[in-house]
Amino acid sequence: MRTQVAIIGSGPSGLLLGQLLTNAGIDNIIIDRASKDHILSRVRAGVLEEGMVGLLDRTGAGERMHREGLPHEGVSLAFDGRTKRIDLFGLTGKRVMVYGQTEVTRDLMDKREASGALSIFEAGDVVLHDFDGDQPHITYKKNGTTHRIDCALIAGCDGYHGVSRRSVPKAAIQTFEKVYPFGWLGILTDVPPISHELIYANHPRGFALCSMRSSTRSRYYIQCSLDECIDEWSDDRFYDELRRRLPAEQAEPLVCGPSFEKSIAPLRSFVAEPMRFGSLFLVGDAAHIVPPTGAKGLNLAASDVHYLFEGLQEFFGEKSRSGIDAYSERALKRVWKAERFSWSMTMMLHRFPDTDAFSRKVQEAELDYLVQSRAASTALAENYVGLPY
Ligand code: FAS
Ligand code: PHB
Repeated sequence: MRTQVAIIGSGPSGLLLGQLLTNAGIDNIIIDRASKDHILSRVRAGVLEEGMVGLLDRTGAGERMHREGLPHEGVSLAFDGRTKRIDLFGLTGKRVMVYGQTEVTRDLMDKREASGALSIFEAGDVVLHDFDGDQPHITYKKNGTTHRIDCALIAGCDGYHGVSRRSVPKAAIQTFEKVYPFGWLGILTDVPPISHELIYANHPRGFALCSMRSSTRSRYYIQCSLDECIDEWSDDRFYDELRRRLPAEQAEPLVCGPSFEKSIAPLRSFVAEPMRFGSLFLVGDAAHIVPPTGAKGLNLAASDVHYLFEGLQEFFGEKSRSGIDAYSERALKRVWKAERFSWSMTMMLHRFPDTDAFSRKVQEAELDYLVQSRAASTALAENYVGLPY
């Protein structure tokens, strides 16, 4: 097989890029080691920046998002027994869209199928070849046969645990990492959410987040230690802990429905530099990870795709390399700003096991200052709704 762009990974990064390329007449093949059903079973992000919404519209897959998604104009912080709303729209003129990543993935997969572009699922042992040479290609195994895809360029959209970043010689890549000493225990339940907007809570017992997927589906998280066993967390125990971490007035309307998804996600900050190696371009989680506190992970994948797609259009259209040569530097400028924001939100809202009394007082002062200062609230709001591409 031969294509112009081989895309490894059929998550949001790969699907967004693949659809933009297909719409632009640039041939591409997506290859994923997982099955389509497994990819669609994943529960991850829930908040889309306007940039992501715009990209979904550009792919032609945004119709259901506008029909079923929830535009949000504010978000609340709960701490010290009180709750303070940050007026995102009033402070920035922008909104965020609450629409699950699972639905984004489903919409993009449906669009790709309708476009007739090729996706290969359950591809084993994907190997990248000669991406620093003049015959880049990919091999993979399926049904006992080894297949080869020759291409001009490779987009590594295969996430943190993927093969793309691992294929780069260690001497050619620099990584930056911070692992947090706790995780998020999250549940999904089909009951109305506690509030019409998201609530981020800082409590002496730990962080909590009240989110949603629709007006009838709630998404809740509580900070937990990394050695927690998910089987020891009944729904009742989860709701009791969530209720204890919220101000009484917020906890009062909590409807405790049966969970149909329950998982613990570890938190880390991670960046690989650069994001381009010859014909290989790292995109999304393959290049960077943020703690979900700032709702940036999926949205950073979108801005990577935006920058790379612009470069690929120039490369295949005007035969210019300037866009792809600039990709890594352009993407990393926005990546590091989102890394900073996600780190700062995580430091401000979580309880760290080794926090000393001074650090706790500083955290309280930061929250106090944030909700009293228009400048500080505006700074949080413009990062939360998404910095410009
Ligand atoms: P993805 O990881 O989504 O997709 C990578 C794809 O590559 C997968 O389909 C995988 O099967 C495939 N792949 C991997 N290795 C391969 C190989 N060797 N060969 C072929 N294919 C391979 N972000 C938020 O904004 N808010 C959240 O609340 C949030 N929660 C998260 C919870 C969890 C448990 C995780 C892991 C992430 C969460 N994120 C969250 C971040 C998440 O949304 C990512 O930013 C988003 O999935 C990035 O999309 P991709 O870059 O496409 O990577
Ligand atoms: C979610 O709904 O899954 C969600 C929302 C906001 C975050 C993290 C996760 O910051």
